[in-house]
Amino acid sequence: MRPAIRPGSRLVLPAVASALAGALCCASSSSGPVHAPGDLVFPDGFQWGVAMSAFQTEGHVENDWTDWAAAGKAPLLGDACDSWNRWPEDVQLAADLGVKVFRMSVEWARIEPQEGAFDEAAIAHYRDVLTAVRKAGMEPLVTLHHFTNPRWVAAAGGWADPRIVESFKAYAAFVGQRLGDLVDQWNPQNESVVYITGLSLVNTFPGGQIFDLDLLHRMFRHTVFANAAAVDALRASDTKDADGDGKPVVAWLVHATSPTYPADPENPDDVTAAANWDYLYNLAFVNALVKGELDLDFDRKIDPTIDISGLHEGIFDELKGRVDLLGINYYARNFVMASPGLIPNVDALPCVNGMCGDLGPVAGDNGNEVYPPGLYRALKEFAPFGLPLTVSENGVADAADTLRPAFLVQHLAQVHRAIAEGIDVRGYLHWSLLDNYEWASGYTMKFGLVAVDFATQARTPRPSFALYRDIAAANAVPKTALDQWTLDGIVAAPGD
Ligand code: GCO
Repeated sequence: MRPAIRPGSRLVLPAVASALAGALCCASSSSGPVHAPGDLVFPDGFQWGVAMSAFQTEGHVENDWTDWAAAGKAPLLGDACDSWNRWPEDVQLAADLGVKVFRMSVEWARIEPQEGAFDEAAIAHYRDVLTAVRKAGMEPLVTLHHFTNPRWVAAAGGWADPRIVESFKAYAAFVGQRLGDLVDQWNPQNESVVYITGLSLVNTFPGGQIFDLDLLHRMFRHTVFANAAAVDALRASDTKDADGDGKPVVAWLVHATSPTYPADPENPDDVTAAANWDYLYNLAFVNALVKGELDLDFDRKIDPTIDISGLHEGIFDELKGRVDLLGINYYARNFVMASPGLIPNVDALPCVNGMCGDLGPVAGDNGNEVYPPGLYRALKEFAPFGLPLTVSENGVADAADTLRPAFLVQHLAQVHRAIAEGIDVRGYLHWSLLDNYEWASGYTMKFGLVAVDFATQARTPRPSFALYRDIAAANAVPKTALDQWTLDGIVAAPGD
């Protein structure tokens, strides 16, 4: 879920792909596929996958978003992809794609419809799905919270209320205990910062407000602690090593990254604003769960003596080290303009809805700029945390599938570029396997490698399905694909 981004002034750079072609060429293992000169070969064991979420695919869930939609704030969910019933077909499609990672989520409202009352039938359902995923040779990556809450959580104040820490922890402990023999890869929450800022600044989630700083501070604080508590609960409850690699729990932080750029690079206030927004949006949450540093007023200083919305900053042992792998979700970059006083210490506002000028030449159906070098920039930005990285979401709204092939190939070229520079990128998960319920856009935005006819539920692979299948099978982006699938008119900022 991303606001439309409107780029400001930019510099033109030549296509990166051809310059990179061959950087890792011919590095495949002797038993692997044969590669031609100029192919972008990924390291052995690179994890190809797809990503999706429960609410967006299952259909007929009852939770806080359902109520929000019923109140007219978003399109009604209805059947979605009917994946609650058609999951065997979906698992088979992913298997046919040849990917090895199947990112999915479990729906809290189904598993714990009332506080403390867990639904065994829901768990049995997810066990069937996970068993099938593993049988099909894929490793599941399971998210516990992908933007939606049971009604009782919302009624208790949701993620702005400190009780979320205990309730999320109890849910994580239950799921870890019941599914741990089938799952090693866990992600407590999808895109926490999108959720926090969407709810407290731009009112894009149930219970949302416009620029409510008190809400921002409370959401940030409790969400950080809830994520850390969920990791602790998973580490304690899931002692079963499903894939035999000696690690029963790999805690992912699936993070929405959006590299920031000043709306006007000549304007020093915009330059500062871009750096400040980068800190708030990209770095502060990761700092908390990796280093234990909780900075609630986003001034880059930890001062336990100050009171922010009744809360205190600090460096906390109970936050530190709660991430084993950083998941990088990347769709678009953010242009940022100075906006003094709007958020103290940040004084910045990302450009949305044409605020910073015209859209670039290439855009998805939702108006998002397509800018592959931003993925390279994101991987470079997060490498210093010293954790392995995986691209946990990247995709484009493109019903016609005319843009997706080049989107895919050129973003993968940027992943390859990062790896060639020594950045530890372990995998790439494409969003998404299927067209699905795209939040406020409902069924209008088509992110699937597989098209879904929502009247008949027929699934039809788009041409880019075969392209991605061949890339995954070859563990390489062939030079022929790089030459065929170019993005004209992409311009890159200095350093990108
Ligand atoms: C997000 C989510 C997905 C979206 C996807 C496309 O990034 O908001 O994880 O739920 O559907 O990103 O916008």
